[in-house]
Amino acid sequence: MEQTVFITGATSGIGKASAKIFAKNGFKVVICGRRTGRLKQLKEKLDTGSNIELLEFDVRNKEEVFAKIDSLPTAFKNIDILINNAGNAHGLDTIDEGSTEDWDAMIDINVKGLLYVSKAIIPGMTERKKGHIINIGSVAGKEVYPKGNVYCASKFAVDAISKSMRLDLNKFGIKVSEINPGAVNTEFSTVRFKGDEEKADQVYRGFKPLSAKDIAEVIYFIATRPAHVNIAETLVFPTAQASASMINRIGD
Ligand code: NDP
Ligand code: 8X3
Repeated sequence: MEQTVFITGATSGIGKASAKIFAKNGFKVVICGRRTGRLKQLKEKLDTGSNIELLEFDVRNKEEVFAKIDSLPTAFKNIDILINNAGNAHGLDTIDEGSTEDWDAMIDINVKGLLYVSKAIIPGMTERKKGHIINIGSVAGKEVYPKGNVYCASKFAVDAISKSMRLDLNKFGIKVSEINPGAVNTEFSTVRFKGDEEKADQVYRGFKPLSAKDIAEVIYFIATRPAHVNIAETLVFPTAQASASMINRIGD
């Protein structure tokens, strides 16, 4: 039977690469994000009939999250796999210098947004006693690094939420997995540094970072294990990375 996968943050990076791999393998895919133009382009690219549905919403907007998910056409309503991927870091500042706007954005998007989307989708899964939630955490949710403070806190929260979901949804037979990537070269650092491409490029200087496709392939592998197998947690680094703050860079 054709499965439906719901991906938040599909306009860029890991989410977009995941949409491509699931669509290519015959899944129905709901692609979400705020940038409608990009969603339309991606739908055009991946559509092979009626396999792609786009949903434009901001995960921070609780009412919008519920209304948009409720508005899904019948063919896309039964979500088998939810990939909670939307999220970003905003700023890289010490705790005494960080901006409250950045803190709000990270808590509202990475934590509350993930919860709202999950809250809207979980009832269908509990009713059908079936489903798979894949949360994109981070190495930043496993260890803190200087200036990581609130971003790390938001990803530690994703870690706690993922573990809690696994406990609470266990009786329904719902799988919960958490994937924690290290450095992935996406638009992540451009967003973190508010469009400063030079600063963003510095993050990936002197080593080969992961690509969005590297993580999408892990997500796809996890999503396609047999029914009795749940890969609960993974930490994925580029070879040059050993921890949140140790990366072997040529020239260092
Ligand atoms: P990108 O910046 O490339 O993609 C982020 C995605 O999240 C975009 O599609 C964006 O869509 C969406 N998004 C951001 N804010 C909102 C919002 N308010 N409402 C709805 N969608 C939103 O980054 P990545 O692909 O790298 O990031 C994906 C996930 O991976 C994030 O959770 C990130 O924390 C995590 N991660 C990334 C790592 C990295 O090094 N890149 C490492 C570890 C984890 P739009 O702007 O259209 O709304
Ligand atoms: C993204 C990886 O190290 O920039 O979550 O926090 S890091």
